[in-house]
Amino acid sequence: MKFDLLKKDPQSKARAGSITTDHGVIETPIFMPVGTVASVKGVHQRELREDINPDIILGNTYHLYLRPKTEILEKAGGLHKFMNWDRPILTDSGGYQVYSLSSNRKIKEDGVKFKSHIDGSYHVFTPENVMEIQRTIGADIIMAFDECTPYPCDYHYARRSMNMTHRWLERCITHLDKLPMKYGYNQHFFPIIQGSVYKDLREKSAEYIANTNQVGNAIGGLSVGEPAEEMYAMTEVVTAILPEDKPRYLMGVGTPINILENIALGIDMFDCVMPTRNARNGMLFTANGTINIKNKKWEADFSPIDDMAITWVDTEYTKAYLRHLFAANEYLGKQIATIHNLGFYMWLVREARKHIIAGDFRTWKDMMVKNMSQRL
Ligand code: PRF
Repeated sequence: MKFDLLKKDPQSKARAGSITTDHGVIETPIFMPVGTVASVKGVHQRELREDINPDIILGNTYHLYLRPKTEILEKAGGLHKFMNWDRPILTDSGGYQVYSLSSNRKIKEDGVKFKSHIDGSYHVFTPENVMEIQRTIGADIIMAFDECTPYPCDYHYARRSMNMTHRWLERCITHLDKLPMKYGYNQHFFPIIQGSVYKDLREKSAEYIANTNQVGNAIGGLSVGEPAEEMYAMTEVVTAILPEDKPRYLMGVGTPINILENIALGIDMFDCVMPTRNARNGMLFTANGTINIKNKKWEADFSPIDDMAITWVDTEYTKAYLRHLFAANEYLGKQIATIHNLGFYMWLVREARKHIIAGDFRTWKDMMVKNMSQRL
């Protein structure tokens, strides 16, 4: 993997770069649509490729391990082949889903025992088996097994958890070293910073993670319910410590505004279920703010979904029609809204990149944040 830093914004810490993987180039800053169970919910691979056009998508170890199961992905020749997606993929380690989705989980030094949210069966994730599972799933970028602490989290728990995440990281690295390449292309490993909302813990964790000298670095444990200002403060603390010449990934973030603010603080990669999940609930993101398409206000509004026409759905359909589809609970409504939102998120990060390269990111970002704060 190669990371080229092309431009740094003079008025913020924003950067434009590119990551080269065996499945293609990822231009940063980037947003990665979430394809939890080997599908970006409601979107055909063809639409994803041609209409939304992301450089990389995300899959989840926790879900894929439980269903279709690692063994089926191995027989398919890896996730790319299984789902027919030939661009880069990143898999999260389960270090978040195991806490947010499973029940009866018991966290011990060795690993986490948990109960499947699908059929109630018991399983164990350890740093070692999570590396093996991710090797077999076959993503281009694979993540360390960590503990994502909840918010709020008391200082002593956060410190103990962070230290365990660091010990787990050593085990991930040692074990991954022993696992041979599986499908003829390279897989790259990112460690994850934790430390909740405590500055000294975040500093310690960032230093620890940076010292492991991996090809990229991630920040976890944020966007878990803390106020946005606390999230930005933590991002700022860690980006000051992380090396400049490696990509930085802020996990599970966030709203369009959160993304622009974190780009300004030096983040290169993002993922979030928000554009897809909120689309299914009738919430549309636009450059002028958010729209709740279920609102009666749109009942007889025959204007296009979005004049900006980022994706074809924006002008193919009217607001009144999309509102009707939601009122009638038609699948098509959720599909249209999903394409719109993902198209908007991709547009947002690509515009950010253009403005970083042009040198006026800060002014553009401030204007966008103001406009996007509105509710239409
Ligand atoms: N750890 C992992 N995945 C994650 C997170 C984390 O802390 C978050 C936190 N926002 C999202 N996804 N492994």
